[in-house]
Amino acid sequence: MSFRVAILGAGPSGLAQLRAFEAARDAGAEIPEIVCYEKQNDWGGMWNYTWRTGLDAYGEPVHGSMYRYLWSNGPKECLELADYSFEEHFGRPIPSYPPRAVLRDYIMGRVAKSNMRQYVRFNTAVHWVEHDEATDKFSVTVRDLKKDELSTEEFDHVIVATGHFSTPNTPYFEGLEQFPGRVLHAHDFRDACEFTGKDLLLIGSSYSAEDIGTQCHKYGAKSVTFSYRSGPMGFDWPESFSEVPLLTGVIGKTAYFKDGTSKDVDAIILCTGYKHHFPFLPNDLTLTTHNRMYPEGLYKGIVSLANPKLIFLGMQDQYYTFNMFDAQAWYARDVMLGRIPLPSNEEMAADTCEWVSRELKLSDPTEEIDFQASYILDLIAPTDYPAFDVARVADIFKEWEHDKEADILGYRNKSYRSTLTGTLAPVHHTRWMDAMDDSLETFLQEDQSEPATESA
Ligand code: FAD
Ligand code: NA7
Repeated sequence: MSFRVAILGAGPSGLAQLRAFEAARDAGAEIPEIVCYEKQNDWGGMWNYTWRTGLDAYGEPVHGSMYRYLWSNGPKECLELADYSFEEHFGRPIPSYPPRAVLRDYIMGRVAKSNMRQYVRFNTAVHWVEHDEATDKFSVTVRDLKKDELSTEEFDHVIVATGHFSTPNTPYFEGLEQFPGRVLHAHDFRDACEFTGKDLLLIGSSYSAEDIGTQCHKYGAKSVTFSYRSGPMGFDWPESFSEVPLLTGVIGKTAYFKDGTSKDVDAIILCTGYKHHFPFLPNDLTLTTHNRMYPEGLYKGIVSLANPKLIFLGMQDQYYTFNMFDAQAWYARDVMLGRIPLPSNEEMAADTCEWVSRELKLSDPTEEIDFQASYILDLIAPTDYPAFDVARVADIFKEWEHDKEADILGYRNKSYRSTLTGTLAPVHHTRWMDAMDDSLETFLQEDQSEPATESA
C-alpha cells in the first residue's frame, strides 16, 4: 500500500493502533507503511516504571508519572481488551485489582506475540510535525536520542498517542518557596516510604490525591490532609485523614486554608492534574483542551478538525482505558484505510458540537460512565473490533464507584466477573491494605480462592 503512517508514542494507545493494523493484515488486508516513534527504550508508555524524575538520560522530559506500589485503581474487568482476555494471557483467572507490573505484563502480552516491534523506533523523540498544504504530507522531525541526531521523514497520516498525564499542572501558593519540607507534583512522586511518619498535605481532590493519599497512609504516613478547590472527595476516611478547603498559603511549615483553619505539615504534594502538552505541534495543528470527557476539536473524539489526517488517541478523561483506545484505533485505522468515509468538515464539526453539548450536561460519575460507554459503542459499530459487552462494563464501573464510597481502603479486595470469559475473579491472597509487595511474582502466587458470591 502506498501511503505512510507515523504513530507518535508506543503506550497503550499507540500499541492499540499497531494492533489494529496488524489485525487488518491478519485478515488479508493491505496495510500502509508504519513508523512508530517512542522516546523510551521500551513500549508500554505510562506503565513502565522509572525512578527518574525531571529529565531523562538524554535531556527529554521524563514521561513516567507512575510510582511504586501502584495498584489498578479500577477493576481489570473494565479495561480488558476484547481480543485478549486476562485469562488468555495469564492462563488462569487472576484477582480484579492487579498492581502496575501485572497490568503492564498483560498489555505487553498482546503485542509480544506479534511482529509489531519492527515498526517501533525506540529512543527516538518526536520534536516537530508540520503539514505541507501543497503536497498534503506531514514532515515529522525526530531526534535519535542515542546518536543525538535529528532527521525528518514524510507521512500521509500522523497519529498522536503521546498521552496526557505527564506534563504537570503546578499552581502556585503563597509561601511555597520558603516551605522547609519537600514540595512536589504527583508526576514526581515515586515511593510512599519517603513519607512514613510524616504529616502530608495533598492539594487536589481527584484520582491522584485519593491514590497517593491512601498509598502514603498504607506505608505509614502520620496524617494526610487533602485540600480541595471545588469540593471534598467525601469518602469515609480513617481518623488520620482530613479534607479542608483550598490552601491560601504557607508560612514556615504551617499551611493555612480558606476556612481559616491551619495545619503543620512536613511535605506538600500537588495532585493538581496534568496539561495536554504537544510541544512538537504547531499552532494550527495542536489540540488545546483540559482533562474532559469529550475534548473539543476532535471528530469522534479522535480526528482533528484542523486536519483530518491528524488523529489523536486517548485524549479523553478516562473511565474506560485500554478497550477505549482499541475502539479509537480500530476506527482510526478504518478511516485511514478508506473503509469509513469522513463526512464534510461542517458535518464533522456539527457532530462534535453535539457530543460536546451532551458532555456539558453530565452531572455525576454515573452519567459520565454511560456517556463514555455510548461513545465507545458509536466507535465500534462500523468496525470489526470484536464485540464486548460495553454496557455491562459500565455497570461494573458503577459498582466500583459504589464500592469505593463504601470502603475507600477496602474496595480493591472486591471481585468482578469478566464480560469476556464469564469468570468471577478469585480473591487475592492478601487484603490490599496488608499487601506491601506489589511484584508480579507475589501477586500471582497460587493461593487465591474463588469468592462465594459476586462482589465478595
Ligand atoms: P501513555 O501511556 O502516556 O503513553 C504515551 C507514550 O508516548 C509514552 O510511551 C511516551 O514515552 C511516548 N511519548 C511522549 N512524548 C513523546 C515524544 N515527543 N516522542 C516520542 N514518544 C513520546 N489507567 C488504567 O486503566 N488503570 C489505572 O489504574 C491507571 N492508573 C494510572 C495512574 C497514574 C499515576 C497515571 C498517570 C495514569 C493512570 N492510568 C490508569 C491512565 C494511563 O495513562 C492509561 O492507562 C494509559 O497509559 C494511557 O495510554 P497512552 O498510550 O494514551 O499514553
Ligand atoms: P485530574 O483527575 O485531572 O484532577 C485534577 C485535580 O486537581 C482536581 O481535583 C482539580 O480540582 C485539582 N486542581 C487543578 N488545578 C488546581 C488548582 N489550581 N488549585 C487546586 N486544585 C487544583 O488529575 P489526577 O492527577 O487526579 O488524575 C489523572 C490521572 O492520573 C487519572 O487517570 C488517574 O488514574 C491517575 P477541581 O476538582 O477541578 O476543582
